[in-house]
Amino acid sequence: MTAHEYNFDGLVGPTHNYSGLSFGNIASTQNQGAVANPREAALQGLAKMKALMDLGFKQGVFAPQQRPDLATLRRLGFGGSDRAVLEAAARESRAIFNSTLSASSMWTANAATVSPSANTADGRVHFSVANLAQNFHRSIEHPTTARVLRAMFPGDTHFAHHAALPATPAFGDEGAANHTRFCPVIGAPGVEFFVYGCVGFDGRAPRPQKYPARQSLEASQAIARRHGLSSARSVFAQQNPDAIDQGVFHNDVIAVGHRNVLFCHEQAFLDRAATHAELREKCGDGFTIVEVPAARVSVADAVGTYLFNSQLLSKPGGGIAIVVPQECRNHPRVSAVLDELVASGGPIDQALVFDLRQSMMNGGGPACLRLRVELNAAEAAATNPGVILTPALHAALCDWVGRHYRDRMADADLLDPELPAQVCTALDELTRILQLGSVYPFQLDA
Ligand code: SUG
Repeated sequence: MTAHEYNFDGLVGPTHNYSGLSFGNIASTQNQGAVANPREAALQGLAKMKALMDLGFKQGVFAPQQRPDLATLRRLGFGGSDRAVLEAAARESRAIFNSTLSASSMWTANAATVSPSANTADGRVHFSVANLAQNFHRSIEHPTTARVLRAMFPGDTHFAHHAALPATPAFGDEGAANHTRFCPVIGAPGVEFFVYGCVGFDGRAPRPQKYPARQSLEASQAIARRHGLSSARSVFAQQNPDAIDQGVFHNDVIAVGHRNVLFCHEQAFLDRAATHAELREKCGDGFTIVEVPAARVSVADAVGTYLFNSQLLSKPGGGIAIVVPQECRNHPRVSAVLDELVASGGPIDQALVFDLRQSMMNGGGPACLRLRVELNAAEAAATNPGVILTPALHAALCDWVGRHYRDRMADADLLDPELPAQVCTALDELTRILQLGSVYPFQLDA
């Protein structure tokens, strides 16, 4: 049965801003207080989606979340009317207030870990929503993410949905940003590669010293258990803690895999040799590791350009394209490595470059913006057709963005009392465009 890899890209939400909320994510910290342009951000994302659709790749759209998250503010003790809640939160803690306005759900690689039916014990596609427990602004995403995923992949014949793991550091889970599936061809059984930053229940095990490790081994193991993955087809490897301390807050900032190719930096893993050996053994013949030495690209340059936060896509006519952000081309050494890569005669033979500056300034590159879901024909037929990109849907979404999005979001603009209602109006219309049904809390009183 023909299967395809679908990329579901996060549609950037109307409150996109730079609040410096993610400690350990260097771009997020450095750009705190910069003026964002939500309209441009959303259109940059839509341009990437359209270009990839036009090239024949399967492309979907993942809806943004309702912000501000008034229910969370009420849970934290802010009371009264909606306006009173927002005013009190902004007065008492701009960190809390801004967190409830983040558009961070755009990075859908962090929405969930997905195992295709070819790998799972019960032959269904399994989704585990990520708890994103390390950062408050991201930890409030999972309830809506779960509803949106169920609206995208409805019913339990083909799809199994798992709730977020307990939200505590020992089970910190950042979804597909630390997970890769290898297989000879899309749709065939393969190996799932889980990369963790720390061992939650072992305080003496290696861990980063400066920045948090967001993904725990225990979280990755729990996901493999509930998805019904066999140990012969799972590999668990620890991320290099020194790399995390240099700003590699997710494995997808330093490695990316697709089919039987792993493209990674030399310093991605704590035990490079053992990790490579286990992958080679379990993935079998044809598995290729394309590794970039630190002497060519430093970890700092990898973090600065997001060379490895790329998408690898099997082209309909053969060969693999690498989707990179413009920042890779702006950096002479990284650009040269990219040119060598596509000219090397290896599996990756074309570079596609996109301007994703608005997302990049918050530490989100092409790979962060997409959640991969492998679907066979029956699963694709069971997927909500409203979220699959078509030329008409692309045009409708660009029009929707043009009518509802601001072109400027400075820190002070987050205080605008009109903003919550504007977001609701926009998202209400979006649920109809994407045929999602009721996935948002809404309920504004003012
Ligand atoms: O979780 N940035 C996100 C970026 C996520 C990138 N995703 C992957 N690598 N898969 C994060 O750190 C910044 C928000 C702010 O500072 O306003 C933010 O949440």
